Amino acid sequence: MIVGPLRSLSARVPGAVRRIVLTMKPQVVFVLGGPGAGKGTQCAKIVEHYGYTHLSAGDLLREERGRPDSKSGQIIDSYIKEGKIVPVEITINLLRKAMEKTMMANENKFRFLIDGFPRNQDNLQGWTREMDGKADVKFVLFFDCDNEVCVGRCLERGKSSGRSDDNRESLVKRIQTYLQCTRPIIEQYEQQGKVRTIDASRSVDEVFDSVKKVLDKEG
Ligand code: UP5
Ligand code: MG
Repeated sequence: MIVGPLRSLSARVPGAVRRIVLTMKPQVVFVLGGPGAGKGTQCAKIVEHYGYTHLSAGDLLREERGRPDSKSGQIIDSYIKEGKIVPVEITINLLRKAMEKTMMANENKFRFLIDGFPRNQDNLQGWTREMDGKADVKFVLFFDCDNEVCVGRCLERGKSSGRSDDNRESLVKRIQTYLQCTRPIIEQYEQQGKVRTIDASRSVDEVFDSVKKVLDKEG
């Protein structure tokens, strides 16, 4: 019998590849923090220095929204503009596929930074339902940043990003969602001793110095 973290792959891949993929259990670091806290920026730097693959849930959703034949495109679009959190079935499916694809391409790529997820109870329950026992959550990297600083960064980026949610109206809603829905998730992990908090209001390099200290310790 075939057992392993990504068993759903078993029907679709040839034996040799299957054995490799199914023996590796994804090692996950959740990366959380407010809109504009610097999650994406820091993940890009981590990837340069450590053996992680960066998966931004927001980027995956935006990519899916842009696919002409996507069944979820419209729903994703409306949720993102409103700063609301997309139903977990959509997000988890994208995350799982991205992990599978990465591990299929390279057996050594089983360490993932999952950026911007889980953001609410629905996300967390979906993750537990689908991934419990199939992936290990090592810890949560929490970029703690003042809301005003976050908004300022996103508005500045909004001058050129083309992101439909980098405007003041969406940002008010994104911050609200973050405070009401995501902070409680971070607190839940905090109670399990799994949160590594970084002061993210400093410069990119200063923040990364702190990130390195955490990763060098945690491996
Ligand atoms: N910048 C970064 N670090 C800086 C620093 N230290 N000093 C000065 N400037 C700094 O950075 C933002 C901007 O700030 C950039 O211009 C950067 O140069 C500068 P970035 O690294 O992009 O920050 P990040 O935290 O990644 O900000 P982002 O806007 O991506 O965060 P959000 O969490 O809001 O966005 P995300 O893409 O994750 O989600 C968008 C939406 O998708 C959500 O609102 C939601 O509607 C939906 N979503 C879900 O529904 N479910 C999910 O699981 C994920 C997303
Ligand atoms: Mg981001």
